[in-house]
Amino acid sequence: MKHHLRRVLCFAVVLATVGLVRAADRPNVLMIVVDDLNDWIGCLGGRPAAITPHIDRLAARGTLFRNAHTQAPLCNPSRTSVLSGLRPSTTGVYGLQPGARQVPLLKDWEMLPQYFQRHGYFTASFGKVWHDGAVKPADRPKEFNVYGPSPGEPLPKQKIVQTESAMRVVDWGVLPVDEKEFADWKTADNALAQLKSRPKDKPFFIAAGFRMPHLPCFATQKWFDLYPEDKLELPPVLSDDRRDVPDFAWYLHWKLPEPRLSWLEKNNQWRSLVRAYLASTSFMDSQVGRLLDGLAAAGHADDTIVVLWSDHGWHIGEKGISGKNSLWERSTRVPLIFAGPGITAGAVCAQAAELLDLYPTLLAAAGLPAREGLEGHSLVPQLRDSAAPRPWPAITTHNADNHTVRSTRWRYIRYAEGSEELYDMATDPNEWTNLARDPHYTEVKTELARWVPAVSAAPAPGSAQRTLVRDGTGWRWEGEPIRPEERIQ
Ligand SMILES: [Ca+2]
Ligand SMILES: [Ca+2]
Repeated sequence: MKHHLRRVLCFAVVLATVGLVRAADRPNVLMIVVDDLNDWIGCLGGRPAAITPHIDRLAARGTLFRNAHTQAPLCNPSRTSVLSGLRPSTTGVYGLQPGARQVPLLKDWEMLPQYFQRHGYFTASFGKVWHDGAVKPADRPKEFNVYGPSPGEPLPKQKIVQTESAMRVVDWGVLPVDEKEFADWKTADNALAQLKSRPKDKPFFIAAGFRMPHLPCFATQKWFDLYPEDKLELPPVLSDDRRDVPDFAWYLHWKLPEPRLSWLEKNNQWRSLVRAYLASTSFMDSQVGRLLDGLAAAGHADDTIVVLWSDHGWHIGEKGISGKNSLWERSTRVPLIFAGPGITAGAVCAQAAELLDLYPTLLAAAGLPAREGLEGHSLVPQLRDSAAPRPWPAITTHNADNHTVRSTRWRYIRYAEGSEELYDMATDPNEWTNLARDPHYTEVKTELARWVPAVSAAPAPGSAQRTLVRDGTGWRWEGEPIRPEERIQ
C-alpha cells in the first residue's frame, strides 16, 4: 500500500513537473490586495490593535508571514514589482509614474495573471489591483480576461476634517451612508458575482483589490464604535527619534516637521486619524470576510489558494511622519497570508519574505512550470514547513539607490550617498536606536550590505524628477517643493 501510494505521488509530481496536469484540476487562486494596510492587524499583533477577525481566520487556516516586506513603500512601484516579479531597482519604477507598460523592459513582460491565463486559467480583476491609472484602458484586456471596475470611495459634500491639504481624499471620519456605497463593498460584490458567472471549464485567478485603509479613511458609525476614543491606544513614538539618523534620511523620508503630522498635533487630531484608520481597517476586514464566505458558499474553500497582501505599510506619527515613503519598518512591513490546498494551517513563518516572492510562489503552489528571470523565491517550502530554512533577507527600495535589508533580526539601511542606519529588531522593534556608527556592528553591517542590489536602474522614463541635491548644510529635492499629492499617496 505504501509503495502504491509512493508511486501515485511520484506520478503526480512528474505530471505536475512536465505540465500535464489538466488545467481544470489545478487549484484556483483568490488574490486579495489591500491598500496601505500596516501590521496593526490582530494576527500580526501590531499596536494599536485593529479588530480583524476575518483576516485572522484566514491566517488561522493558512500560513502567516510575520516578517514580510514590500519592495517599494508606495502603491505603483510596489504593485508593479509584485505583478512583474522584478525589483524596482531592476525596472526603474520607483514612483507613481510611469505605469508598467510604459517601461520598455516591461512593455511585453508576462505579468503574473497573464502567466496563469496562458496556462489555462480564467483571470479577472476587481477594485485596485494595478495602481489606479497604471494600465491604460486599451491595454486592460491584455492583463486579465475581465478587467473589472475599480470604484472610488463616496465623498461627503464637504470635507469632514479640514486638514492642511485641500485634497478631498485627505480626509477621515464617520460617513453616514449605506455601506454598500463603499468601494470595497462593491469590489467584493463584483468578485463574488464573477465567481458565479465565470467559465466553469477552467480554474480561476480572481484578484480583488480593496481601497481601505488608504485615505480617505471613512467608515460608518458602527466601525468607529469598535474603538471608543477614551480607550484608544496610540502608536509608540519617541520624541526626537530622528536625532540619530543621517541628514540624507531627513530629506528622503520627509523633511521635518512633516506638515500633516504637525497639523494633527496642533489640532488635536492625531487620535482621530488613528481611530479612523482602525475603523476603516475593520470595515475592509469585513469585506475580506464576505469574500471568504462567498468562496466557501460556492464550494471552493478547499480547492482555492487564497493569498492576502498589502502593498506597503503606513506611519501615523512614528519617526515624525504620517504616511509612507520611508525605509523604516512602519512603511515596509506588510501582512502576507497564504491558505489553501497544500498549505499548512495555523503556521507562522518568522523568516524574512518579500512580496516579490508572490509570483514564483503562486506558480509553484498551483503546480505551474517555474519561470526563469523572476527575482523572488518561492515560499512553498515555508508553506509546507514554516521553519524550512530560507537564506534571503527582504529588500525595500525607495527612489534610486536607497535600500533597506531586513533579516530575521536586523534592519540595515543604506542611502544613495553612502550613509547608513542599523537597528536590532529583536531588542529595538521601534527602531529608536541607530547602531550604524558603532564599530561593534561593522561585521553585521558588512554581512547585510552584501544583499544591497549591485545595480540600481535609473528612474524609468516618465518618472517624476526625484533627485536629492546637497544644498549648503543639508539636502533638498531638486525642483523643490515636494508636490503635495506625493505626500498623500
Ligand atoms: Ca498603497
Ligand atoms: Ca532614533
